[in-house]
Amino acid sequence: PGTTKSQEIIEKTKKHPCYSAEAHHTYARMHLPVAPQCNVQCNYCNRKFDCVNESRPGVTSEVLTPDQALDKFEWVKEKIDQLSVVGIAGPGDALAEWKLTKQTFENIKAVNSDVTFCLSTNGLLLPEYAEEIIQLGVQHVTVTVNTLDPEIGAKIYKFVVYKGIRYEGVAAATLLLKNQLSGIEYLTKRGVLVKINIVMIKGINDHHIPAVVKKVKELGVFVTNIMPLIPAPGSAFEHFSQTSMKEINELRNVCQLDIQQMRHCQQCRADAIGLLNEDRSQEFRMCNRQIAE
Ligand code: CLF
Ligand code: SF4
Repeated sequence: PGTTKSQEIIEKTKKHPCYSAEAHHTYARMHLPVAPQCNVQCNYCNRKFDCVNESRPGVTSEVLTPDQALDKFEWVKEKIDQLSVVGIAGPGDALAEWKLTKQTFENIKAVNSDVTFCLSTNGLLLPEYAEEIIQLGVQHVTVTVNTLDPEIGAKIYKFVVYKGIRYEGVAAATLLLKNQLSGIEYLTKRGVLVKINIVMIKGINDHHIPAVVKKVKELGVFVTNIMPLIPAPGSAFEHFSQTSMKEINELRNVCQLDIQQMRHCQQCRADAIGLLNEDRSQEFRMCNRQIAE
């Protein structure tokens, strides 16, 4: 049974536009924006916008309930044949209100057994929910890990709210990093394909990124995705310059020696739909569905 399971994951990954560079011209993903809350405050995020974990700091046009999400899935599935992946990537954190994320996947599972589930998280709550994630059948998980060093983390994260307590500075970063790493290891040990997103912030974590990549490789991750900082208006990093693609690619080339690098990320919106290089989110806004019917 172990082999059948890994075979199944390999087959699904071949059709996952983010995990497979070949698949991204052919297969589409949709994000369901069902997770508006977040339990971390990253200095590059302004909270009104999408999560830079996975999504460009541009608005999501709507937040859906799990039932609306099912309705939207059925609509999009009918219109886009190549839809292979349903991901939850905010606009906050996919685990911050786990019951919404879980209910959304369960709703879809009840009507479709082919689609691949994907989620993206800051990792704070992975120790709580990793087992349930696996039980749900989610085999592709992305965690944003920007540093291994709490001192650097203190410059990136303004605060973390964990089990009702607010942490700041080094204490916040220490807690977040510990949960990220233990959660990642839990998932990889059980066969989940973990992708690590890293936001390159010049002068803050750039020199440290190769160490992050080596560490997550040791933990068994599948691929790393080094992404440019897009300073969100209103965020603490709003005056930072956007990291150039030249700098990103130079760093990817260094890290490529350790582990495969994702190079086709589009830093999607939390409601992105379609092939990675197209954005059909506006076409599939739920208000358009009502007009169409
Ligand atoms: Fe979405 Fe992320 Fe899953 Fe892909 S996006 S939850 S792994 S289905 Fe893909 Fe978009 Fe880059 Fe993310 S291109 S931002 S890596
Ligand atoms: Fe924003 Fe995501 Fe950070 Fe939360 S984890 S503050 S949504 S970037």
